[in-house]
Amino acid sequence: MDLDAVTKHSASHAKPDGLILQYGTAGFRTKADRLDHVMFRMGLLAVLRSKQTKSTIGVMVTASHNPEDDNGVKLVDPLGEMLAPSWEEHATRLANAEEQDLARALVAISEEAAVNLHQDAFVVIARDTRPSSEKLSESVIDGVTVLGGQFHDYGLLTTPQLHYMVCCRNTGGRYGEATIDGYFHKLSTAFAELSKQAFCSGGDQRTLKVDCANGIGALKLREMKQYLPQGLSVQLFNDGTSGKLNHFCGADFVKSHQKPPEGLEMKANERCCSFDGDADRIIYYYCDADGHFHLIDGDKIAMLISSFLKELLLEIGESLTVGVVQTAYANGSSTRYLEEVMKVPVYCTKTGVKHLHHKAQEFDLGVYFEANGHGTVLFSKAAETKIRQLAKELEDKKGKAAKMLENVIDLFNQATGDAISDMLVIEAILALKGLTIQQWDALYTDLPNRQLKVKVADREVISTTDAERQVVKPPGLQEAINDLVRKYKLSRAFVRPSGTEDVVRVYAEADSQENADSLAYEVSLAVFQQAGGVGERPQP
Ligand code: G16
Repeated sequence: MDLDAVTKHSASHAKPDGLILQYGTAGFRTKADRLDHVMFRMGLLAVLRSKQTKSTIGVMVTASHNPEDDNGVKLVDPLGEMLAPSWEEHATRLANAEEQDLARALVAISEEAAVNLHQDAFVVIARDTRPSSEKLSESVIDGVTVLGGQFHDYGLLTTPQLHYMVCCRNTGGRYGEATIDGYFHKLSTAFAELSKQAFCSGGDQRTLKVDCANGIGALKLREMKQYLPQGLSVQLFNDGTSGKLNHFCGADFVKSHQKPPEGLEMKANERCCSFDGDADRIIYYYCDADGHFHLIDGDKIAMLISSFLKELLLEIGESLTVGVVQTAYANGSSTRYLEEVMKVPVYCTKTGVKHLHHKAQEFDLGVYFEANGHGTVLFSKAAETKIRQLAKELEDKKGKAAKMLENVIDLFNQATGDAISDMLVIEAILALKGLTIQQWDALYTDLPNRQLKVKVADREVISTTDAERQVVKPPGLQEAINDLVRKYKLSRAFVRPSGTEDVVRVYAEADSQENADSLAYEVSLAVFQQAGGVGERPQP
């Protein structure tokens, strides 16, 4: 390691004095103008991780759902999954080292992680469409090259596409070809095969309106349109030609405000969906004939997908285990429906795809979705082998079901949640089952709920346990929440510090929207008073 060169180059990516950042729910996120040093250092770290794992590592420059002037970075591990927790600690340490300590921190990390410095390193980089992303990705490249790493810059990609590239490269192409054409080809082939029965049966062309959050999803979905079969027509809105990224649009806006995005005209009962800023989340919705807005979030997506998987397994006669993983944000009705009606085991983890992904790996078929629309399905190696074998061997109805399941394996991006891939899975299921969006929505009724954000001086004063459903600190806050929850029927509430924004998140559900709103407000006030609220007090 040429530490002198590192120190010299680092001077042009100097860390602002005293700035401390944490590797949060999905990497580092803050205002873009505070991130240059972090990008350079994550280039350095990616090289070390690549040497240590003898694999290609990914670096994605994005702040996903955050406002346009934020940015962020996350590292992608060898199989396309999120960075291992022990390396998140290394990342935080490296990002926060003062200039004069940087070389020492690099050496310490290399020693602790037993990195063979003579090993070659290869890093793949991509970025979203934020104005700040191009420059920041150049800083990543600077970090990679100063440590002698090789790299490939994919330029503009969705986050899940970069995860896919990493997985392809580290599996010798078995997962797919590590090019954008390879990605489009893999997904569109699986989609066409899976849905051919529905689309060939003479049905009308199906139209889906997609709000692309004015982000990278618009570019990539437009490129993909030519690969899609005739039966599905996607119409793009908020494609970035005029509006601002995530501004009054995108999956996060639609989910948290429970209203349609601006820039997308909805006729009654039309099927619509929203991607988030880097296209790793998807949310569906429609307006009924009376003008009421209906949101179909990650919980209902998980339900649709797991019931389809169970039906196929039943048809084949295979008793592979199906489990569903959710977070505390999952609507109480969804958990009840999955457990009591569908008889599927349901588990709750902390927020963050890395936690859900890890738990989902325990099943033959692990379905994981956050309510915000971030999720996918994981197939264990044994389950995948079995299904592919059955698809070859079985005939008639069983053989057909096994082949469909094989197509489902290929259509999901098993590296991480992927709005484009999830959209195609959902469109195929709806078409095959002949389900309208209203019928899908009607399978169970969500409990009214509300999500709010509270500004506090230091969000780390709140710590939680029990998959973030109980507050441990500050003392007294959980008791206050319990007292408030007791005032309402069918109620539940929790608070947790966000790992991507400088806020505390509040979630409440109850028997009516009025009560959910009122409970969320009262809990917000308790947070504001007991956890050092700043700025404007929460308003009813
Ligand atoms: C990221 C994570 C998600 C998480 C979301 C919000 O999403 O990947 O797992 O649900 O942040 O996290 P928090 O509540 O901690 O701010 P994205 O789409 O922004 O990358």
